Amino acid sequence: MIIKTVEFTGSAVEPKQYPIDRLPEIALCGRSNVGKSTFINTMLNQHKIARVSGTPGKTRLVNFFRINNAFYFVDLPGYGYAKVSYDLMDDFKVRIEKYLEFRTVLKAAVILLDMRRVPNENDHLIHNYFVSKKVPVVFVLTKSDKLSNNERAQQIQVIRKSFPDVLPERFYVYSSVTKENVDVIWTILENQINRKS
Ligand SMILES: Nc1nc2c(ncn2[C@@H]2O[C@H](COP(=O)(O)OP(=O)(O)O)[C@@H](O)[C@H]2O)c(=O)[nH]1
Ligand SMILES: [Mg+2]
Repeated sequence: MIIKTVEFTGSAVEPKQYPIDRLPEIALCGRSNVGKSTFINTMLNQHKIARVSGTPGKTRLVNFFRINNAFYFVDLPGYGYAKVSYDLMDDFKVRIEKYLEFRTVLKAAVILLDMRRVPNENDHLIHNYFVSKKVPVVFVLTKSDKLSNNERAQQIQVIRKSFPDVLPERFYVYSSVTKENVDVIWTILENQINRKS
């Protein structure tokens, strides 16, 4: 993917604040601190368009980034951070659910999982939302640079086992430090963006 332009077009709380140009969208989600903002910056060759936050759980809005005037990256609120109260967690769920309810332009979702951790119930919850809406999901396993080859192989197994119904080729090992699989993930996303229906 050649990135020509990237514009942050705004943050939304309510569906009426979503973009109205009906361009295809790719949603990105994951537990706070998984590396979502860093992933967005890396994929878009930006240093800081998506803020890399030192305070996990602070970004509660749905953020829209228009790329090449052709499609959007939609940064969904992070979830499941221990410092966030349960009320806020519910708030996140409502916001994410609302986004999914109204988005017919959503072509695919990227669920980021920290490769070093076992997926939690929120990861499954959000995966189930996408499955129920028939949105194709790509799993990106972040921070691969922090694992040895052995740990890597082991964690891939742990994560796959946690999602037994997902095909093995839906999981992509990734690192924002080494840029592992950036091109491969772009190819997958481009295919989804260009999908007719
Ligand atoms: N080693 C390593 N650290 C990463 C990677 N991606 C993100 N990080 C670090 O993980 C922390 C959280 O990243 P951030 O993008 O803010 O996570 P977010 O809360 O999901 O948006 C930051 O300190 C990042 O520098 C990666 O691929 N490898
Ligand atoms: Mg972030």
